[in-house]
Amino acid sequence: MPEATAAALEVLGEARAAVDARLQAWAGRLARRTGGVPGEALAYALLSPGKRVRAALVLAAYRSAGGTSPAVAGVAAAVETVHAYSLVHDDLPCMDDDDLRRGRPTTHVAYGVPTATAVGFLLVPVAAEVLAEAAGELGLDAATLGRLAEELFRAGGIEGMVGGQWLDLEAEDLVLDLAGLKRVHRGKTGALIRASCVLGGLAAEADEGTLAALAAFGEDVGLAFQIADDVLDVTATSEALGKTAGKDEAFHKSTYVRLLGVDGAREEAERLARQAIGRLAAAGLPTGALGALADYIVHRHS
Ligand code: GRG
Repeated sequence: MPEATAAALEVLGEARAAVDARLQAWAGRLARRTGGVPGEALAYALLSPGKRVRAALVLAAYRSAGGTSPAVAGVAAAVETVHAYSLVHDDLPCMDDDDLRRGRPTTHVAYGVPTATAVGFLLVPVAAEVLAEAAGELGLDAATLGRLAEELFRAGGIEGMVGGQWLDLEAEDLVLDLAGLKRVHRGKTGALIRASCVLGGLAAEADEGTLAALAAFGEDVGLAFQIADDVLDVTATSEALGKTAGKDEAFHKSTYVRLLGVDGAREEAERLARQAIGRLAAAGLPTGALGALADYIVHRHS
């Protein structure tokens, strides 16, 4: 196994163990608070087995900025909670209308559309609680918690994920040029990935130069992630992906594959990953685990 792959799998495994333990504890609390079917549905959405790429980026960015506390897993869990909400809503019949996610029936297939819609919305304030608890454990002051919250929820909002998804929905049946497609991808997918890197830096109380380098790394890697997703949509099976393959073609979506072909899209993702690693090196930050994750993101099979 190449060295970078082993390093990426190590931090992904570590992130999965630490974050899943936190999400499990939160799911228990939410089930006690919410009760009944909504409590079960919240746990179903929160605990579904994702790759935990965003969580691993939080951990790796935190350490590259000198952080050492295991409590950073709480910040990673907050990001994964926002991500979980976005997947529940993305799969709804009014959006991508999918019945398979992470190898299981989507939340609305398992629990119905009204419950899944409510679960998605409920996970947003849960993410805020998870983040606030983690900031307390990390001993961060109120100003730093404010910056963490601003970073996460701005990335999830109109300038980020919701804005990108909105543009994506509007662009169905249109042919976007590369600049238009970049705007969609950077918002829909890239913003939360960029935020994961910045949140890791903020949790470590990094200086502004380090935060800027992590943001630049995250921006390149976030775009590369969605380009790799475009490639996998046409090259991988639904079984390997744990979600329905071939959706972009079915929805007449603009993608990097449509504009550049499979090989061209792969080359662009690889170029962005190299550029991202170069940005860390230029700022004097360690490239080890973050570099390995950049490599994983463009070469992954699911
Ligand atoms: C109301 C317009 C509007 C939007 C609501 C639904 C939504 C907000 C945003 C959708 C964002 C989204 C789901 C983008 C796709 C990002 C993406 C490639 C997800 C898959 O990420 P992986 O591969 O998934 O990391 P796992 O399952 O491994 O966590």
